[in-house]
Order: sequence, then structure tokens, then C-alpha cells
Amino acid sequence: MKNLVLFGPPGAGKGTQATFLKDTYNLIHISTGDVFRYNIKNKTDLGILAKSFMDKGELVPDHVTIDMLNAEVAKNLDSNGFIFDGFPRNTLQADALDELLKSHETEVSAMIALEVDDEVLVQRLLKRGETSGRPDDANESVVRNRIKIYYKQTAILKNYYFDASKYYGVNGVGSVEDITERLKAVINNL
Ligand code: B4P
Repeated sequence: MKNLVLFGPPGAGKGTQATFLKDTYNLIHISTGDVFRYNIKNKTDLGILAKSFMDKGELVPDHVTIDMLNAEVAKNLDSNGFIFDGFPRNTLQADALDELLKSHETEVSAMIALEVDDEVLVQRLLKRGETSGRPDDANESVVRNRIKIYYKQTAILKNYYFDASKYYGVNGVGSVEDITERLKAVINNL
């Protein structure tokens, strides 16, 4: 199995790129943000809980996110592998992912990080907020809070995967097509 962690701050383009990579490599794309948004739209208990955190730009509690991720993986065990988009977001989630994959006799193949300056992130997210209807993109202070939480809790994961010789950084600024090519160059060499 090929299991890729697509990493980067909010608005780095993880979801955008995963859409292309999943077809190229025939992988299952799991976006924790998308699964939460689906549940919010359908007003499930999980969605109601997640919304109260997401609207403020905060992370949804770990046990909820990890249980949800486990369930998504369990649905697709016959696949070629996964693109994890938006997961893990802290070391507890990274440990949980290692454990989960180990229980299925596989592991993370690589973490590929999209590197984008903060001001570019803010502009991208506010632009999306003009049309997306996403409350977490609509307001500059919420967008900046998401970036702050990324540096406080998530960015540390770079070391986690670097120490395991699984970290690859990719320039995330440029056209969507150019960035896809940069990512493929990394994946093809794994
Ligand atoms: P996510 O859904 O993961 O969203 P994201 O950080 O906004 O996005 P991404 O990097 O995928 O950006 P995208 O391609 O969309 O998280 C949302 C919330 O869910 C979190 O704040 C948290 O509350 C919760 N959550 C999710 N996972 C969690 C977890 N594991 N634990 C706890 N809570 C969790 O791109 C952004 C914009 O940029 C788009 O408009 C796109 O069109 C544009 N763009 C992309 N590439 C571009 C390029 N090359 N040039 C110009 N614009 C570009």
C-alpha cells in the first residue's frame, strides 16, 4: 500500500492537490475536513459537535477525529492506499495513524508538505470565503487563528516524519498544475 500524508497549513492546497493525485495513483482520498463538513451539512451528532470547533478555527477533539478516521480507513481496506488530507494535525493523531496502519500491516510511506507563506494563505482562504459559504473562511481573525493553531500544534509533525526519514517539502506557490507536477516528482521516487 502507498499511504501519503499531504501536509501543510490551512489553505496550502492539500484538498486541491489530493483531487488530482488520487486519480493518478488510484488512492483513496480521506479529507477529515470534508468528512466533518459532510456531517455538518447532514446535521448529524458528529457534525453538530464538529461545527462548534470548526467555526472558531479550532481543532475538533482528537478522540472524535481519530474514531472517524479509523472508520473511513476500515471502509477501504482493499484499496491501493490512502491520501490523508488534514490528518494528522498533532502528535497524538500521528501516533494513532501509525498504530492504525500497523494494525493493517502497512505504514505511512511519506509526508509531503506544501510550503506557502502565511500572507498568501490568508488571501487564498478569504478569497474562497467570498463564495464557499464556509464560516471558517469568512472572517480574517478566524483564518489567522487556524494558522496560529497550525504553528502551535501541527507544524511540529514535520520533525516527527523527518526523524523517520519520511518528510518531503514542496513549494506550494505557483499554478495548481505546476504544483501537481512537483508532487508527482516526489511520489514517483518513493
Ligand atoms: P481542512 O478541511 O483540512 O481545510 P484547509 O486547512 O482549509 O485546507 P487545504 O489545505 O485543503 O486547502 P485547499 O486545497 O482547500 O480543515 C478545516 C477545519 O476542519 C480545521 O480548521 C479543523 O477545525 C477541522 N479539522 C480537519 N481535520 C482535523 C483534524 N485532523 N483534527 C482536528 N480538526 C480537524 O485550498 C485553499 C484555497 O486555496 C482554495 O480556495 C483553493 O482554490 C486555493 N488554492 C489551492 N491551490 C492554489 C494555488 N496553487 N494557487 C492559488 N490558490 C490556490
